[in-house]
Parts: sequence; structure tokens; C-alpha cells
Amino acid sequence: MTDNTESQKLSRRQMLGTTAAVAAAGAAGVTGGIAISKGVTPAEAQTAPARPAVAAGPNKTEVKPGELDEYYVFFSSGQTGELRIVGLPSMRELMRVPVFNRDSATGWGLTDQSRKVLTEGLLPETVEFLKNRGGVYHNGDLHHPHLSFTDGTYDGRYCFVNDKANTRVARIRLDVMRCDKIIQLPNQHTVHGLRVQKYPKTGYVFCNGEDRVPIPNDGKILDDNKQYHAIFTAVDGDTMKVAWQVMVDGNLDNVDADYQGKYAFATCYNSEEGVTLAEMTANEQDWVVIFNIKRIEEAVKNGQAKMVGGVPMVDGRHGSPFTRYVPVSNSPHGMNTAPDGIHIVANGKLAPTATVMDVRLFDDLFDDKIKPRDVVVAEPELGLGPLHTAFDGRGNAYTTVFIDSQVVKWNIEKARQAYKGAKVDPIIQKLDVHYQPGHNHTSMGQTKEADGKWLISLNKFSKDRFLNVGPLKPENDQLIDISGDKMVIVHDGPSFAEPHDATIVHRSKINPISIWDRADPFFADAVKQAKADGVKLEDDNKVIRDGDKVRVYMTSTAPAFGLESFTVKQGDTVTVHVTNIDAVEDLTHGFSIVNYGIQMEVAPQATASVTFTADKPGVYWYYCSWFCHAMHMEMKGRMFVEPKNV
Ligand code: K7E
Ligand code: CUA
Repeated sequence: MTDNTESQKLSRRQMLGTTAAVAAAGAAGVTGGIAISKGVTPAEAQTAPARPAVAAGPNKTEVKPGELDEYYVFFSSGQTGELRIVGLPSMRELMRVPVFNRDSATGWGLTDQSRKVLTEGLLPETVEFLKNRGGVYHNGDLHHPHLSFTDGTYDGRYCFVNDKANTRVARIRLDVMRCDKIIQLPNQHTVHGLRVQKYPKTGYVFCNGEDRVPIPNDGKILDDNKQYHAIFTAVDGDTMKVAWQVMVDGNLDNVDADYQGKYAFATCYNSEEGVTLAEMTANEQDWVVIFNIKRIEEAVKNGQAKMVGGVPMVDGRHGSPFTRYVPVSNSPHGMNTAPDGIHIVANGKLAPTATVMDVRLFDDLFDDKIKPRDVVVAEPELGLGPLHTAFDGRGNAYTTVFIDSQVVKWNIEKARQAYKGAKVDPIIQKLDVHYQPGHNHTSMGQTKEADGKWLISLNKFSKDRFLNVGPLKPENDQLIDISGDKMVIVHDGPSFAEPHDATIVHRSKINPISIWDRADPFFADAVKQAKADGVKLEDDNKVIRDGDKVRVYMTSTAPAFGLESFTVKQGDTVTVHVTNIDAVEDLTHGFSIVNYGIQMEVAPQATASVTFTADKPGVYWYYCSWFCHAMHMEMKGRMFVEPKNV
């Protein structure tokens, strides 16, 4: 940044603000010029130095070589389709967990174990659709990672994630950090907002269908949007089956749940039920829809739900006992429950405000003792483009304002007083971030154990913050110390497309294993097949022929595979099982067959298998692809594929 003059910095920021304000004015009727009038001067914002601020901040930020981070951060990756695990405060990326993507390193999407996860929960019509497309989706759009709860805080069992692109929900087991279930939801189109039940436990995973489509979506109805519907789904997190669905008016963007286990609530930006930008943003107000979980459960239990697409669905459109619609300003986006268990915040997006509701009033709302707007207890004006809100557990909220490129710290109680007419300003500080933030997150802030130490702001644009890597830039996840009175930026973290969301979890909540348990359900199919073949996976190295099916069983222990070669015939369907019998922490082997497009990872005590057709005759070396030993290069063998007519 040393070659940037103050005036260049200034003009760049002004340009940013102006462009954004114009965009907002076009969409929402907000006038320009407000975007850059903040307490921090543009020059100050641009020069915000990382390291000097660290020394001033009350939180220890340095994690020395060999030291461990205090928190795990579970990051989404948007259109990359994986889950990422980052340490905080170092912001070092620790691991990537493939979920909806295909992954070269681990063989996710290629191994029999991963293909089972990727295919077993698909809708029948999708299985048909993917027949000539490799059998699995090759993309996903993972926005929202949320961990399972017991009694209002994380229990370390699972992380649930959505796929906006192909209407799927996945579960990652936190003991092994591997995805073990993926289901595709019937009737709805996309899963965008995803949150989990916080009490008594998870329980339900709530999934928002963002787009409206005909049900069934089979081509009989096309350009007739009056016959489209949006669907809200509760998935049972233990069985990973759809528990029930609710048809709603409007659409569904983001969702959250209360700390009582009674309500879930979602923002709707398309109450117009439009299909174009102009239609979707036409109304001055949209709404938050509140779901009454007990009433829905009873209706499903009493057989009042219709079976649609194989799952029970109730009608939650206006006038139903299952929902209430609370009008809020134009196009709300984020939906966030405060750790006090009382306040929920809908973030304005096209309105400069956040709408705060008090969940204690929801019982009366459903009993029709009060009107929908009566549950609103505050509506602070925060800036242009409020998207998401996080909390510190001390009564303060932190809202990202996309257009203004800021995080706004405000006090919930003062916002309530101001709403009642008191002359108090709920806004405590506005901090420039770089640039255009979407989600933000506080340490443990989505639980009742919010500790108010850290905030990360997930900024969509990094522009000039990093070395130029070409037209496609990384995003910028900024770490902010919120433990003191003032927010202080302490770290810039570049990240690849496109982490929408993250969950910051204290390390005491997470307890992964280092060596696989041989009884793990991931290998159950392999164990079963081996048993039928009279093979013990940990001991035997054998080739079993079964017609034109060949099953190869081999062990791996540094630095050798159990088989130095095996022979198959051209056209055989070959399954190679590799069992890593090293019971040594971090001693992972890989298995790659040259020119056959085969690659997989086999961690300590794991079995992995891959199935392929041996359609090319010849000699094909297989080798260990994960560096495991001084003689790792020599850890290899040959597959002989005999030509068909020999
Ligand atoms: Cu705001 Cu998909 Cu959570 Cu992106 S959503 S920012
Ligand atoms: Cu085994 Cu490298």
C-alpha cells in the first residue's frame, strides 16, 4: 500500500460508496451520498494497520509456531462446495472437508464410500438425470455451516450445511470431520437459509426453499408464477430424513430458531412472488414468517398433513394456524437470534434498518391476542445494506452493512428504548471493513455461551488488500477484536470463493479422533463384502474373481502395499480395497493408479475402496500418493490389464 497516495485512497473509497449508494437508490429508493459520511475518515479506514493494532487490543492474537488456536472456525466455501476448518485467532486454514464438490486429494466423489454418501439421498428423478452425467453432481453451493446443539450450545456431534445449487442438506460428523449423509429435498427449489434447533437438541435442521416452483415441477406448468410455491423443510438431524414441510407465501431467505424449541423464523424478500428483479423489489415491505413448531408437529401427528413428493406437508400460507407473517421493511436478509434467548433480528438489506422482535410475544401472536407488528420492539437505523447480525453476549449486536462497508456495533436495550421514543442513540461504533461484508460472526455468538471476544467479518471484496492475483480476487475475512470497548481489526485473511458464513466454536466443544475405529460405519460395506469373500481386510492381500467382477484386497503399511502387483482382464469391473494397517497418528497413505484417473486417501486404520472398469489393457503402476515414509517413492506396484482376446 506504500505507493498509494492519500488522494487515491480517498477517491477509491468515495467511488465505492457512490457506486453502492446509486445501486441502492435504484433498488430501494434510498438516496445517495450517505454511504461515505461516517465517523472514520476514508484515509483512516484505508490505512488501518494490522500489527500495531494487535499490540493495543486486549485479546492475544499471536499463535506462535507449535501453539494451538483457541477456536475452531467452520467456514462455508460457497460455490466451491466444501467445508473449511480454520483456527482462530491465527486464521490459519487447518483442513478442508469435501462435501458437495469432488476432491482430487481425498478421492471424494470417486471412492465407493463417498459415492454412497453422494448418491443415496438423491431424489429418484435426480438419479435418472445423473445417469449420463457420472452419477453424481459435480457442483454445490455451500452457504451455511451450523453445528448441532444440546440445550442451547454446541454438543460436538455434527455440522449441518446446505447446498443452494442442488437443493441438498449434508451432515458432517465432527469426530472424523467427514460428511456422512447428504439428502436432496423434494418439492422445494434450492436450500438457502439453514439453521438448527437449539433446544432441547438438534433435532430439526431448518431448510429454506428460496425459489418458488410448481409442485410437481414436471413441465406441465411453466411461465405461470401464480402456481409456484416456496417450501420450508424440517429435516430430522439424527435420521437425515425430512420430518415435515410447510408451504408458505412469498419466499424464504435466511432462517434461525429460538432457544425455547418452539419457533423458527425466516426472512422473505419476495413477498411479491415476482420472477424479475423489478417485481421482487416492488413492495415497500416484505416480511418475516414465524413457524409454530408444536402446532406443525401435532398436525403431522394427527394426519392433517398431505403427503406430497413422499413427505408430509402442511399449508402455512396466510390464515393458517402454523405461521404468522410479520411485515418488515423491504427485502430483509439475515435472521439472527441473540444469545439472550429473547431478541431476534431481521436485517434490512434494502432498508437501512434492522427489525428486532421479542420471542416472548410470539405465544400471544399465535393466540391472536396481538397483531403481527406488535412483536417488533426495536428498529435501529444502522446504515446502507444491513445483511447479518452477530452478538457478544453483553447486550450488543454487530451488524454488517454491505453498501457502507462497515460493521456497526449497537446496543439492543438502547434500540428498544429509542423505539419507544427515548432520546438515546443505540449505535456505539461503526468500523470500516474491507470491503462489502456479508456474514459476520462472534466467538460462540450463536449459542447461549456467547463470549464476546472475537468477530470475523466475511467481506465479499478484497480489491487492493492483497497482492494482485489477476482479475479474480480472493475475498477477505477480517478478524476483529471485540473484547474491549472498541472494535479493532487485527487480521486480514484472504479466502477463495466464496465463504458466505462461518461458525466460531471454542475448542473445548470439539473432540475429533486421530485414528479411525475399525468398526466405523464408513467401512461397513467393505467389511461386509470382504467377509462374503472370506477376506479379513486387516490381514489379507487377495484378488477375488466373481465373473467379470474382480475385488482386490490389499493392506498398506509404510512403505509397502500388501500386493506388489495384481492382474485383471480388460473389461472387468474392478474394486480395489486398501486398508491402512498403520495405527500411527498422521500416517496417511494414498492410492493412485496412473492414467486411470484413480486417487484416494486412506488415513490410519481406514479402509477405502474405488470401483472402475479396466477398459485399457497394459501395465499401470499404482503408487502411494500421500507422503508417508522415507521410502514413500518406492511404495508402489503394478496393475496388469490383460487384453480381452489373449
Ligand atoms: Cu447472506 Cu447465502 Cu448467508 Cu451469503 S447469505 S452473505
Ligand atoms: Cu504410503 Cu506414501
